[in-house]
Amino acid sequence: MVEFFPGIRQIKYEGPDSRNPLAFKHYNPGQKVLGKTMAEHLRFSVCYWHSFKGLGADPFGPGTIIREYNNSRDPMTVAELTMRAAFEFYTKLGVGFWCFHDRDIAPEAENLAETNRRLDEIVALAAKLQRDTGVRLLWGTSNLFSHRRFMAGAGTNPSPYVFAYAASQVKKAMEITKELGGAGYVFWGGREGYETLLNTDLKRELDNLATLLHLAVDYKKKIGFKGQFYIEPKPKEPTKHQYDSDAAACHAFLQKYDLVDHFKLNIEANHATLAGHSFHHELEYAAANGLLGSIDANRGDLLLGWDTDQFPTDLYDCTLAMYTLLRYGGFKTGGLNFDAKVRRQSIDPEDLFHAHIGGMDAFARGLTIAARLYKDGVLEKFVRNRYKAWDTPLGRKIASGRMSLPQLEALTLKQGEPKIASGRQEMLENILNEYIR
Ligand code: XUL
Ligand code: CO
Repeated sequence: MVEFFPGIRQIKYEGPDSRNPLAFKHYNPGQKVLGKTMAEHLRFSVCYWHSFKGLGADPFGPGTIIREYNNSRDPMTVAELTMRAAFEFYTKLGVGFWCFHDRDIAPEAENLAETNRRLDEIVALAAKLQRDTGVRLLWGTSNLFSHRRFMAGAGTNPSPYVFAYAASQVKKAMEITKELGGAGYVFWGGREGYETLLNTDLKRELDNLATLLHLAVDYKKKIGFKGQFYIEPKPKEPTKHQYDSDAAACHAFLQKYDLVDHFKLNIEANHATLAGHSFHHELEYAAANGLLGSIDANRGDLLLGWDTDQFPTDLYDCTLAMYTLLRYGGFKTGGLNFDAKVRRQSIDPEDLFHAHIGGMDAFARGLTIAARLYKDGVLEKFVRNRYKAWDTPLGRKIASGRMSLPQLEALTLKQGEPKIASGRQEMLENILNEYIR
């Protein structure tokens, strides 16, 4: 059988003292942390689009990366070889999951029927490779943003025929995700937004987007797809304003349209920072509202204002993400999907390994640091103490709205100036630094 990553053997855990760049220093899949293995906590997934279809193109030039599985002129041969290369990579890296868009795995044909036939052919191969390797599908999704028909959106398009096309694509992508045993299905609103309000009926677009999601919920029930639906927030790019701009905007949308029980959020680190939030904020907001489902792990660049989708290496980010996850009970259906791409100059197949190994080690360290923080309870104790007056009979009475404004006024007149306490931010930052080692 052809090897696409020759010379690279199974990536192993060698411990923190290893100097082998093609080994894990911290990710030890079977190691128990707070009662679960690292693999169970982290549920790593490789994304198909950046890792196997992305070849380093940017707005200033085409791809720089040449891959052997791309050599054939026949697009279906390329699709087949790419799928084989992907499973070789997943297996050598030792990840449990993968993710794809419909158009990543099979090229679009002249018409929808032929496109779907191509998908069926490739899905049969993916199903076989999943059985052979034990690698599972974290989530599937449909690409409703690359083709020119979607230039003005999919569910939010001014044309009902484009809406119908998008709906047909969602239908098929859900079917194949089910066939591959996917644990979830993502809706990222690729072009669900606007470039200018001068040509946009904002209310109609939001209503129609909700209709598309309701149709998907109905179809999910009909075909018995048990995976979790997610919405992935992103504030801009490609459009100037995307309707799913951040976790709070998605939450409001889902509540308004009575969809909130059917969806969770897939929080992406670089989307959070584009929205002017920290990754930690978006995770905490989602978790606090019962919406934290899955994570697209990556990072941006402080000096670049776009979605650079770099591999995660920041220990603070990874620690705080894992700290939120641990406090809220960890992943159920979701996982850590590397929605990240190697840089344009990282042209060798082994660069894909370095990138993923680094991301996995960073999150493994984040997990162990967060587990110590969580176990010791230092931050939690501080927070609990900071709000403890709300747990007194008076605090509870006020919080439950059983004291009117005049009663609160009477209380204040009697008590006089309230005592205030330090937030101790610097002390807490120092404590966090003590744990990050
Ligand atoms: C785009 C992005 C997508 C989604 C899936 O920024 O993150 O790849 O994750 O459509
Ligand atoms: Co993403």
